[in-house]
Amino acid sequence: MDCLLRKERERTLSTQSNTKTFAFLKPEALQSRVAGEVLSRLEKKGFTIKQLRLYNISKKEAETLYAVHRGKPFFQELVDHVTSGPVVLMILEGSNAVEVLRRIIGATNPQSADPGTIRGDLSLSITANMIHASDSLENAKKESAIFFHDGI
Ligand code: 3AN
Repeated sequence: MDCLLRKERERTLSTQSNTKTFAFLKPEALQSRVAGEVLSRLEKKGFTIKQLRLYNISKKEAETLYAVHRGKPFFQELVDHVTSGPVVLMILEGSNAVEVLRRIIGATNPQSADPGTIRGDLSLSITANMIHASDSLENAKKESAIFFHDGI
C-alpha cells in the first residue's frame, strides 16, 4: 500500500508544472551570515528567484502573517523575533514549488528536522528556524500579498 501511495504521489508531482511560492529568511539568516548559503541551496535545487527583497517586517504585518497562531503561547515571541531585524523576502518558482520547498526546509522544529534540510542543517531553535515557507498555494497567495504589490 505504501508503495502504491508513493508511486501515485511521484506521478502527481511529475505531472505538475511550474508554480510559485512565498518564503522569507528569518533575521538569524543575515545575522549568522548564512543567507547566501540558503539562497544557493534554493537555486541549486532548481528554484528560480522571481522576487527578492531585504525588508523590516512591521509588528502589524507579522501579526497578519501569523494570525492563525494568535493566542498560542509562542505567538508574541514569534512576532518579536521576525520583527527583530531585516529578513529576506522572496517569491520562488519551480515544479510543484510549495510542496518541494516545504520538503527541503524540513520540520518546524530544527531539532527533529532531517539532516540535509535547511532547518536540519542550519538551526537548533524552533523560533529562529531560519526560513518561513508557505504551506499551501492559497496561503502563498495571501502571504505574498502582504509584502509584494502584485503577489504571486
Ligand atoms: P512552519 O513554519 O513549519 O510552517 P508553523 O506555520 O506551524 O510552522 O509555525 C509558524 C512558526 O511558528 C514556525 N516557523 C516556528 O518558528 C513557530 N512555532 C511553531 N510551533 C511552535 C512551538 N510549538 N513553539 C515555538 N514556536 C513555534
